[in-house]
Amino acid sequence: MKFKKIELPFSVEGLEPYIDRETVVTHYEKHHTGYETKFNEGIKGTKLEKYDSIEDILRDFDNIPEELKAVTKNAGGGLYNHNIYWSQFVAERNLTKEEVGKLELIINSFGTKDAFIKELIDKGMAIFGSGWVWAVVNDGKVEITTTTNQENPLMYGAQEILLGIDVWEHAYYLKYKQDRKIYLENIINLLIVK
Ligand code: MN3
Repeated sequence: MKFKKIELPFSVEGLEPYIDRETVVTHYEKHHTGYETKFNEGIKGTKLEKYDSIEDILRDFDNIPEELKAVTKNAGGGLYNHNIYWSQFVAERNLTKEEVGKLELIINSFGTKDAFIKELIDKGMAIFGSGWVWAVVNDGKVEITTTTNQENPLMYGAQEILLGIDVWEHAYYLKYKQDRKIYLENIINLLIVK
């Protein structure tokens, strides 16, 4: 397989009590693996295998052949989005220098961490059905955007992704049932903006 999911950078209990062990195991072993398998199988023998990274593929989405757009968007996005998701939790470690820089950028753009968190939660709540809420950088400023299903802001020209929160029910249902708001309020504790 050319494009791979990342190794979890923390133990499966590492996100407790905010995200439970069972959710991490199911989400990482079943859902994330599913996107990895589907994407690699779906692009086998095509020119997409020549790209160095999924990030490059997503940034070049407009030029992807029509017949490969669905697998790129759904499975490639799913694989890449979850790589971002697992990478961003400050679990069993401290903030990196790069994350401190991102936090400063967020505060400079939003005024306060609370204003940023409120918009992140409000926009996450406003997604109908499955999707992601993102903090992205455009023209040096932080913006909060959303995508549906497994689409990714790089497909729409975002310069850089700071944070990406999965709001598919599989990300929270085992612990929080249908309560997306409580999940979002809890997951903040694991992010650089805590
Ligand atoms: Mn997911």
